[in-house]
Amino acid sequence: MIYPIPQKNELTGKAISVSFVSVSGEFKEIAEKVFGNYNIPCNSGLSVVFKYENSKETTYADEISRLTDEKYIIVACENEIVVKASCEKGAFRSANTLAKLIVKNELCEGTLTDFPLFRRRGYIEGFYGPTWENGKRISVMSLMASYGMNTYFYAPKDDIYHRAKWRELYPENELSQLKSLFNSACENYLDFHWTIGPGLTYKYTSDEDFKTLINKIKSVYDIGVRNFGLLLDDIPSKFQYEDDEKAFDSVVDAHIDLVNKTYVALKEIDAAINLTVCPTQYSGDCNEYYITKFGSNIPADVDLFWTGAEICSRVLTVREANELTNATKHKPLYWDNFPVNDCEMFQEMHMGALIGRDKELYKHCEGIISNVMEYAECSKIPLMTIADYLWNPLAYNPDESLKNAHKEMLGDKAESFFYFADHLGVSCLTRYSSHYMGQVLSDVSFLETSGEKEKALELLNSYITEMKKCLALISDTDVPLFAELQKWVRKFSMCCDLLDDIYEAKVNSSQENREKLAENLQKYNSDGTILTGFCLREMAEKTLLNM
Ligand code: LTM
Repeated sequence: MIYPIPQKNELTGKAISVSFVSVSGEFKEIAEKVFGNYNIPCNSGLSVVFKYENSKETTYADEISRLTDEKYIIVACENEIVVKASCEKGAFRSANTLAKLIVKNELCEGTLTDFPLFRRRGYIEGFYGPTWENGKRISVMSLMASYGMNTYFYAPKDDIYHRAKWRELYPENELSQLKSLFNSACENYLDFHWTIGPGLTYKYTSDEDFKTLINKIKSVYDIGVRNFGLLLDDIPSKFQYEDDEKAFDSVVDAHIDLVNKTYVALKEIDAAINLTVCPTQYSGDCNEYYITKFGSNIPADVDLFWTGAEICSRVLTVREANELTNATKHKPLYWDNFPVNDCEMFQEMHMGALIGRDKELYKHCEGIISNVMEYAECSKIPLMTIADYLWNPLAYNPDESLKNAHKEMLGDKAESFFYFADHLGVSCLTRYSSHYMGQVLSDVSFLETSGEKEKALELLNSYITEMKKCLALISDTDVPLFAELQKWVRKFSMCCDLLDDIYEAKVNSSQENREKLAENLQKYNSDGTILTGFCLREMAEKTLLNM
């Protein structure tokens, strides 16, 4: 199986084994570059023609009743593969799919027709905390593009030029870094959105502030960026200047005025500029005064960010999307606060699969943009599942998608990593984790109470062995993913010690073993890092009680 799952995979004929390819056609250059990323040599071998075709077949997706520039068709025969797309984006997506099929040895004769269901699929660097380095940013971009995402929002709360010192222009070095990031986004066919959050100190009645704002945006326009965002989230909900208070009835009126003025000024610079806004009320019931007035009074083609019923929403539903659309005349562009783990969530690691988003949501919103964690490598795992869902929500299977993401990151090590990943699933989407551990420990308890103590110990011991193998694996800080996870690895090590103590106490209920278990349980509980679910504590406490 390849991910994201294509819409219509009818490559069901004879298997085609390919090691080398010979690429031709209008999109030769793009395809060769993509194949290079997958280490597929392009100098000789099976002929692959990447053809430009602008027809109904390559541009129209019946299922979504819409034209799309990301559609492609792969027709595979034993002696030639023909790929058709109407533009570079489609060709880029098709090359990634074909490369995955080749690498996974899943290419067969037949036809594959593919296009995404969500229109806007991407992520936002919109968290509080240390900003990602450019190297990490580019690495995430290229991975997510290979999983079919098409949008990136630049909005790090701790980039001082984005928020705290929004009035200041980027110094030369920072601007050139931004430019190289923008270039990488373009190379990966990601729409790059640069955003600004002036609301902490912005004076709505100041012409000077407005000029400064447009001038700042223009300085980023000058490096090539055409998509901009005005973020008014997490700012005071009351006026900070007397003049503003006198001039506007309420904060929402000032925000509407600012958005409309900004929109006009940007369109004067270039009609091709797109604007997205994040309102100060970005979650709720959709019927509040602020959001209703805000949405109804800004231009129809300005995208409106919305995080759902809550800031970090457990579910995003069709019903709620429609309620927002009715209230604001804008379909929501979801700023989805998963997997972000900033602020009070800093003890959690949100590395589970995306769940809780309605399958049919793609028909009722502009798209989903996921807010990531300060941990770039860790973010890649949930992001891959998000990309899978966004491309083809109807075929999305969270467990399978997560398994694939682990494999993508860790190859053969994924199996052992599972024993750790089992504990990294809590987030706003679910409070349950440690599913596998829970099953093992409940089996151990059942065997014990059924009088099968030896079997219970055997099962516990073999689980501890796997846990320790996993601990050895994840302690290797040369692996970037593991380096980011060290805080949780330390807790995992404590978890292994505790399991050891439980085992020892079950074998020999001496006073010494009892004290050791009690002491380590106390140590485990007092460490704030969130790892295992309740099942481990429960077993430790039960073991102590029975000693
Ligand atoms: O969600 C929005 C629109 N703004 C902020 C984010 O910057 C922050 O990362 C998340 C999670 O803490 N919450 C917010 O309110």
